[in-house]
Amino acid sequence: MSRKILVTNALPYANGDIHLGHLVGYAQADIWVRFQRMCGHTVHYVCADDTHGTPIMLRAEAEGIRPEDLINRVHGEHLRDFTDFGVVFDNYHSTHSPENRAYAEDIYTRLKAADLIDARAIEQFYDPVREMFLPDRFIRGECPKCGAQDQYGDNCEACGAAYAPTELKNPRSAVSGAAPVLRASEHYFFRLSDARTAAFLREWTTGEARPGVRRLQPEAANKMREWLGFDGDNQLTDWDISRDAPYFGFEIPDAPGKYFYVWLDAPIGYLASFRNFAEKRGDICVEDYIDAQKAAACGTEMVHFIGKDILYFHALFWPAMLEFAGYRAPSQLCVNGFLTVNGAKMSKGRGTFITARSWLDQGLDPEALRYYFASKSNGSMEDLDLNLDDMIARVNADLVGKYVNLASRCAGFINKRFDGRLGVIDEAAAQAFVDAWNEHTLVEAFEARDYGRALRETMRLADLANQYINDKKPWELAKQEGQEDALHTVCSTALTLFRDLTRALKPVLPSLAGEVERFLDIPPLDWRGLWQPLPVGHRINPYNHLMTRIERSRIDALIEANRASLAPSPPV
Ligand code: B3M
Ligand code: ZN
Repeated sequence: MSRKILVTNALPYANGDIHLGHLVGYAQADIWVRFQRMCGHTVHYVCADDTHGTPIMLRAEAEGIRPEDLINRVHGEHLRDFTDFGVVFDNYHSTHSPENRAYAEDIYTRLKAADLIDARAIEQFYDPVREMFLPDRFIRGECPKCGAQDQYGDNCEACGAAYAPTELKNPRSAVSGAAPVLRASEHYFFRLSDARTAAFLREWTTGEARPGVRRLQPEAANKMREWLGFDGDNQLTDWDISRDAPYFGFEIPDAPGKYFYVWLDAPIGYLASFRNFAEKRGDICVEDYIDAQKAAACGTEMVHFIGKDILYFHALFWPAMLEFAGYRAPSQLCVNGFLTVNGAKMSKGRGTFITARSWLDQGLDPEALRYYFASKSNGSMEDLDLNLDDMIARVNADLVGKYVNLASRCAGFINKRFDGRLGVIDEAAAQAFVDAWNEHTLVEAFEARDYGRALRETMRLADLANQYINDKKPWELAKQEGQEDALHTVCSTALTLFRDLTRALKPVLPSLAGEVERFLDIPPLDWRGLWQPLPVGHRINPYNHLMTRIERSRIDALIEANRASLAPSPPV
């Protein structure tokens, strides 16, 4: 049965570069989308920049430009980075868009009608010089626990303590340096403490994405048990969804000077991007994917790929907002862990806070990174370590040594000796390969985002294909009289196996697979129509080098480049 899936990735903030930590989740989603499409399913894959909030407002101000100019510039940079890493969205939109405003207003208005919005006054730190309320991250002072200087308003980097900004000693505004004062103001709250939301979330979080597949990974489901207090009282507290002017965002209807908090309209950006895409396309019914009743009737899915740091927003606020506004709740969350580099947190000082752009600028292959990330992805929320030496070894051994090598060892003979035409296949060898091929394992592994398993399986098959060539020794056949047919058969068989391996690698290495399709002159490989031998006489194109080994020196230069780019960063 053909599935219809709306897939999203978390929306990156429009005030910073895409780095390798981001790319883990984007690569994982993009691979999944490509795999689903190869299986014949309909997938709409959308994303957007997350453009609102105080950091973006202040960053634009510091650069002396309007926030709109900042987010336009960053939008272009982000889209270029994703595209160059083969992460190809159907639409890359913006939360600062008319579609997003319309959905945010609609959802808010419906939640209000459902009696899930409250207004009450709260006291917060206010910068009397800059005349604005200060988010916790913009208040610095001494840690109330250990006394460390210059700590953020919400937690201490020295001792790890978490606290309220009002507990800081000698607080200062990071915006103006002034001592903040407490000031009361009316805020709007989404009443997550309501019995209805807790009841809904208990059901939603334990539900299935589709028969036999859990909506949440086990680690995420456990977190939810904690937050939802399954074993005791509902521990959810109401969520503050408004901010006072000055703020870069959407003003709340009928509430002058009050804006939607950036996290209110950020996930709504998924819907906005999808609508914007559907309007450009003209042949997609948006409601089939986002209206509660229509989605249930059509059996469409909505799958969000996110990092584990934003699970709270996506597993509590977001489904509850959607549900009680009459929209469909997400089918599934696919949560990835953090990226570490060489076993440690990414660090600007060590040069391991690596931007996506710097990887490309060093001439490194984006698909090498996709391959390595995929090889270490198992569908869990565990952190993923980019060990640079291991990455070099794995890419060189698997992709250059085992996979590309198959083609480079055989293509020349076909082109030079047989006018580029394939001959008869070695039936016995092909059958042995088919017997060893574990289609079910591959499909199951890709579906479960256990790409590591899929790639191990693929490399096991690549080993078999290489073994075949080693046994038959085409380079020796080529020197022997009367072995023309044997040479033709061995090389044709090896290239057929190479084609089938390419299919298995295609979700991970789309650009390389595209080059192989051109080289073999075959239609796009998909996950159907397996094991059609290439016809005798089929003509391939001249072989061009498909992939080069990664040199250690490039990685060293990459680290240097990222260390050199260390610039004092504004508070975020
Ligand atoms: N921009 C946080 C982040 O970049 C936030 C995600 C929004 S997803 C709707 O991790
Ligand atoms: Zn401390």
